[in-house]
Amino acid sequence: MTIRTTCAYCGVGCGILATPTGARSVRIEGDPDHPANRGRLCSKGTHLGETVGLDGRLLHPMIGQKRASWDKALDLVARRFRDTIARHGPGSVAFYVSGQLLTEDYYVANKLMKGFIGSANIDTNSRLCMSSAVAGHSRAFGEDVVPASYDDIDAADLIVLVGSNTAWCHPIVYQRIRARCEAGAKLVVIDPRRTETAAEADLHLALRPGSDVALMNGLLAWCRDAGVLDAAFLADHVSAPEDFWARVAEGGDLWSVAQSCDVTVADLRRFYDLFAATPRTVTLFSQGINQSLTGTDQVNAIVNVHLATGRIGKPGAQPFSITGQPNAMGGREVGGLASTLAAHMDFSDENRARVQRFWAAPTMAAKPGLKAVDLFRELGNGRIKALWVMATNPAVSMPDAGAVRDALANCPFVVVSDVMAETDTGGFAHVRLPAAAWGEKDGTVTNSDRTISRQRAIFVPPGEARPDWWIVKEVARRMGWKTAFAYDRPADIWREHVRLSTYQNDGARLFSLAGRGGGGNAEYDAMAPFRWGGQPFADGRFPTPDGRARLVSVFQKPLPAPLRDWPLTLNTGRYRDHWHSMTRTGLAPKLARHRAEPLVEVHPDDAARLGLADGGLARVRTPQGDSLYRVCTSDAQRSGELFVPIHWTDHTSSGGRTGLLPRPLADPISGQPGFKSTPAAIAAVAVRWRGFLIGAGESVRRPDCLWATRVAVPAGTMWEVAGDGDPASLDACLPKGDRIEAVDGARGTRRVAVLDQGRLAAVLFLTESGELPTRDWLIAQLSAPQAAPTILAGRAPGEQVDRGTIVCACFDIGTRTILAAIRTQGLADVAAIGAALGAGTNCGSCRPALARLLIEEKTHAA
Ligand SMILES: Nc1nc2c(c(=O)[nH]1)N[C@H]1C(S)=C(S)[C@@H](COP(=O)(O)OP(=O)(O)OC[C@H]3O[C@@H](n4cnc5c(=O)[nH]c(N)nc54)[C@H](O)[C@@H]3O)O[C@H]1N2
Ligand SMILES: Nc1nc2c(c(=O)[nH]1)N[C@H]1C(S)=C(S)[C@@H](COP(=O)(O)OP(=O)(O)OC[C@H]3O[C@@H](n4cnc5c(=O)[nH]c(N)nc54)[C@H](O)[C@@H]3O)O[C@H]1N2
Ligand code: SF4
Ligand SMILES: [Mo]
Repeated sequence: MTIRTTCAYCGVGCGILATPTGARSVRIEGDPDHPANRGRLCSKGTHLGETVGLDGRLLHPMIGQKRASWDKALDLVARRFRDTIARHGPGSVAFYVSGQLLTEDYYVANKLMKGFIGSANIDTNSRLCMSSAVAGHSRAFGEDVVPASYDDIDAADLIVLVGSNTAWCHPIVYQRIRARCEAGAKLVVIDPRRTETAAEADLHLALRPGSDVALMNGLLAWCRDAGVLDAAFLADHVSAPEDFWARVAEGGDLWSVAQSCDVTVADLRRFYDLFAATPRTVTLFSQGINQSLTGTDQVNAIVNVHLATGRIGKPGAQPFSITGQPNAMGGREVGGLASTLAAHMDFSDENRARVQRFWAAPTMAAKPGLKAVDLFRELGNGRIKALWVMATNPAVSMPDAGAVRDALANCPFVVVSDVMAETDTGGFAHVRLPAAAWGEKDGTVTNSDRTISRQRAIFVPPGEARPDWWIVKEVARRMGWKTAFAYDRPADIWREHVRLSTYQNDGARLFSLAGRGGGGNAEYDAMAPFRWGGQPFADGRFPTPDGRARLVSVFQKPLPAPLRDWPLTLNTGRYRDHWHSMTRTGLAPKLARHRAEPLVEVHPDDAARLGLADGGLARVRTPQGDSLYRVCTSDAQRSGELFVPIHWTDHTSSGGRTGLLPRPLADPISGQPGFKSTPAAIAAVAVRWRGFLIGAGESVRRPDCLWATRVAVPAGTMWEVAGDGDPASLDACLPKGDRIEAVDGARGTRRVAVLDQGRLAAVLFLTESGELPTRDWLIAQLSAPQAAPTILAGRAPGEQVDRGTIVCACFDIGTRTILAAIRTQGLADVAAIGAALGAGTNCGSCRPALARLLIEEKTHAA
């Protein structure tokens, strides 16, 4: 039987058809009827089936290192929270939750904290993700409403991507953008890095990080001078501070703006002219805008331009904040941030009274609670004495994660609800609660364009895993609130959420699910995707007291000069085939090899100046901490800036833990941390030997050496290693079995294979100055019934083609294979590569990479 559900990953919110093929296996296809993807899936969605096994799952409640019954664990959590509140007040406890919870989970957690515990100390990882957009929308519109939908992309003539690596992070939206560009729309990408998203753009502005306000204010002034402001819309529907227009020109002329942003006057002018000339413009933005110490101002700088040109609430003309996590938007709807109450209501007396009435709540939170960065600081100060973390991994993903780890270690009572047994955060928990995972849970999610979809269970939860809503309501009931949390199923919670959205809502709150909660459980089960809110702002009315939107005066902050000890700017972000702390994508061998190690990308000039070799190791330092990476020189990077990925953890790497590096500083309005620019330094790290370790299943132990990073491979795991200690110490990682060994003293090379009844159990290849074979053939040997006699040569008898870094995850095709085919077969475009090799013909996520290889090869040949 095929089940309609949605993808586990990003905020695009693609619909999936899931057909179980066994107790824990499933065939995944895109749902052709889902409006978000119309049948398409990216590399991550396509390979979801590889992640549904039980490897690493937390299957039972754990108190300390001991298995406990649900009753015992829930009683303990309820008792410790109750006691802490009784002794130190409701402000002494906190929940830290996640945009990866379902709306129903989120609703219950928010209700428990804000209405029953009586504190608003519930914040979410969306604070690190969306909160500047929330604050910017609230300032401009009076309510956190995203007016755009994906259909606007299909109607736009100009698409501007600001601080968004859409090709990697929202691949299906990107495919929609490409399709629109092929029909004639123009694409402008504004990102300090030349990402794969930028590679195919009509114009890429590699601006100085943090100069977006200057760029957008300059654009606003340009539009005014070009006469493209919408005077009627401004007069009827927008209000502005008195001196707003007088101050717009403060950023200066084209030349000064180009100077501030460090782009050429010609490029800047091209962008401004294009924007001024194209009424149907959609501006999409994400973390390059939100994750900044001036994120809220940056959001308003974008929204100002759209309001002033009347490009809002109309087909193809919208500002469009795209969400990251699958249910970041649903979390905003239930009010899961410490700074919002519920159902798009704030903490005004009137709203508090209304929600209190609706919930029949004993003790409503009086004021907003602690935002994530403050919350963990107060945890460190000892003011928060009990913390419950759900569906997020703050020991990895919070800024200054070293301090977060110390705070977790010192907290008297930490509860972690997760689907995995071993996470960096779980290591600090007194109680670990096994949550039902994607594919086992049931409820709703809201994607970037306000489309609400059902996520449905494919499997029964394994072991004793339970859905998050169930866990929270059980604790609430044990804390004494039995009737308020008498939910038997997600549909009960959904109906209450729908009622709250319409409760005493005369239209002043746009968020309303009117008409969606009437049916019974069967109707909930059958719910088809729908978008709430119709077309917000189409009539020019905004949910402010006077019905007008607001222009907000925002000014470019002077960008600090490089510091003597920290001369570089560290930028952090994502890889195409990894998801956050990799607890799910890390299980999928197909996704592992696109980037198998955490790289630090450095401009070649900086590398030369700082003595960094491409492929060598380097230590990135900031005042908060340091981390190791493999160096990748790239002129896609601006000089003076570094880029590192966020995905590696203590469990997957001895280095590359990026969370240790950013400052625990946040935008003063939204509280969102400035993850994209941290003053930093970098230095090469010399190693004596390097190599790799490949083992069947989990047979090899974690290597204890300077550099060790792990990925999943078919039938096993692989560690890349490097170090300067005694290489023989790595032998201890190998499983028992028959060993064969080869040593080449001159090059300091050692190769060991361990066989188990003729099958390959593990290999260890190390060298000081020699070459290492490619890993692919050895990895394939794990699945062979008998290891080949040439195993220590690392290749089959005869020629061996090195595929290079994997580009196409669907068909396992690497850079070198593609470049060779382009050269020898004279392939001229992406379609020709597809016809020759298959690459890019399935999910399409690698099409931007193929386009870039074609460009590189052309430039190279010329
Ligand atoms: N593959 C994959 N996809 C994901 C995720 C994932 O982990 N992996 N996570 C999901 C989540 S939760 C999120 S929030 C989204 C994030 O999606 P994105 O926002 O697209 O991703 P990031 O890589 O964080 O950053 C985006 C870009 O901002 C640029 N940038 C940095 N500083 C500046 C600046 O000052 N100005 C401008 N204009 N740009 C700047 C960076 O160079 C980077 O390319 O992705 C979602 N999708
Ligand atoms: N330096 C830097 N740091 C960043 C960012 C950045 O760009 N740069 N981006 C930030 C952003 S935008 C985000 S969204 C965060 C993401 O950071 P996190 O939220 O910490 O990342 P995940 O790895 O997705 O963590 C989700 C956890 O929930 C578990 N889980 C999955 N499904 C369920 C479930 O149904 N129930 C429960 N209880 N658990 C579940 C997973 O196993 C995993 O441990 O990182 C932030 N941190
Ligand atoms: S774009 Fe990819 S990761 Fe995002 S929801 Fe769609 S299939 Fe999933
Ligand atoms: Mo995010």
